[in-house]
Amino acid sequence: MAKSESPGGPSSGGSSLSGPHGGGVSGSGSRPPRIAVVGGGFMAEVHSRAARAARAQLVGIVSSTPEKSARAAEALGFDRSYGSLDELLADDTIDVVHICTPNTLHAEQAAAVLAAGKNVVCEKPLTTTVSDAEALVAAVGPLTATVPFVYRFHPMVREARARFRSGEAGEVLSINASYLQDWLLGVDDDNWRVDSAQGGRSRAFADIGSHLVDLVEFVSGDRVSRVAATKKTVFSERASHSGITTEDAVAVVIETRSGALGTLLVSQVAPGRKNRLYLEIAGSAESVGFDQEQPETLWVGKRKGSILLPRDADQLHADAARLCVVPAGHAQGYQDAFNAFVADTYAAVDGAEPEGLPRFADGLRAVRVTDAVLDSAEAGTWIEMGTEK
Ligand code: SOE
Repeated sequence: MAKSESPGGPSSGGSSLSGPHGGGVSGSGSRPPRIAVVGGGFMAEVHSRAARAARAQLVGIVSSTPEKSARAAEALGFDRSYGSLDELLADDTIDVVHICTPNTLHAEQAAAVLAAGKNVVCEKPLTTTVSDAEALVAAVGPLTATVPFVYRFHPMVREARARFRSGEAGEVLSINASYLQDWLLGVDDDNWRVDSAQGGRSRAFADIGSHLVDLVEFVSGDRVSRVAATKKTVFSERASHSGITTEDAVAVVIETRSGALGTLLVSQVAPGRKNRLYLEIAGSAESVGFDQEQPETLWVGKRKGSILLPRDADQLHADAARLCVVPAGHAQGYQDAFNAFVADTYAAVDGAEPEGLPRFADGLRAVRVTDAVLDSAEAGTWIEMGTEK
C-alpha cells in the first residue's frame, strides 16, 4: 500500500502517540506506546523487556500456535494473546508491532504491519532477499520502521564512531572485524536457523555477520565497496535437519569506497566464543578497538600512549555519553543497548529523529552485503557492491 494510503500511522490520530517521549533514551511521553509482539521465543523476551523499560504498554502477543501465544502472554506480561497476525493488525489501539519470528517470515509480516498503518520493529536479517528488503523500504512511508542492530547502542561504539566523525581518528586505513559464537559447534546443536527454508540462503552471515557489517559501516562512516568471500558448512546433518546448506563460518576480504582494506570472520562454531563481536578500525591518527563481550572500555591505539578508555560519561563524546544509563564502574551491557534502541524507536514514532537509529534502509544495506558475500563465496570471485546508500 502506498504511503498516502496508510490507514493510520503516527500522525493520523487513532493509535498515534501524543507529545514527545523526550527523545534520547529516557522515554517520557504523555501517553505510553501500545505495543504488540509477533513471535514467542528468546528475542520476543528481549524485545518485551526493552519495551517495558521504555514504559510501553504490552498489549498483546501472537506466536505460532494459540497455546504458545497464551503461554507467551502469561510469561512476558502481555494483557492478552491474539489468535492470528490478522487479528493483531485489526487492533486499532496498537502503535508499534515488534516482529521476532524466523527470518523467512519477516518480509510478508513486516509488509502486512506497514499496510495496516502501524510502526514496526523487525528482527534482522530484515529479509532473506534483496528485492523483498527493497519493497519494504519503499513501503515505509511516514511510519517508523527499525531493525535491532543494537550493538550501535553501546556507548563505546558511539565513542568509536564519534572519533572518526570528528576527524580525531583520521582516515580509515584498515578494518579487522569478527563475530564468533560456539552455540552450533556440536553435531547435536540444532535450531531453525540452520534450515534455509526458515533462515534463508545465508545463516551465519545473515544472523551475526549482518550485525558486524552494520557496525563496520556505522563506526567508520565508510561503505563496503567489494567483497571476496569463502564459506564453510561443518555439518550437513544435525539432530533434526539434514541436507543443510547454510554456512557455519564465512571469511571475507573487503575493500571500502574510501580505499580502506579489511577482513571479516564470522563463525558459529568457534569454541569458547559466545558473542565475541570484535571491531578494530585503524585510522591514520589512531585505532579504535571494541569488544562486545567487554563493552565497558574502548581501546584507543596510538604510536605512543595507547589507552583503554572507560565508559565514563565525563570522558566521552556527547552521543556516547547520552547512552550511559548507570554511573561509570557499574557495568551496562546488551540489554541496556537493546533498551536504548527500543526507546529511540518509540521516540522516532513520536516524531523525534534519534541519532544513529537503524531503520529499514540499514536492514536493506545488510541484506545487500550478505547477498554479495554469498554470491562471492559461491562464484569464487570478487563481487562489486553497487553505489546505493
Ligand atoms: C543467535 O546467533 C543470536 O541470538 C543472534 O540472532 C543475535 O542477533 C545476536 O545478538 C546473539 O545471537
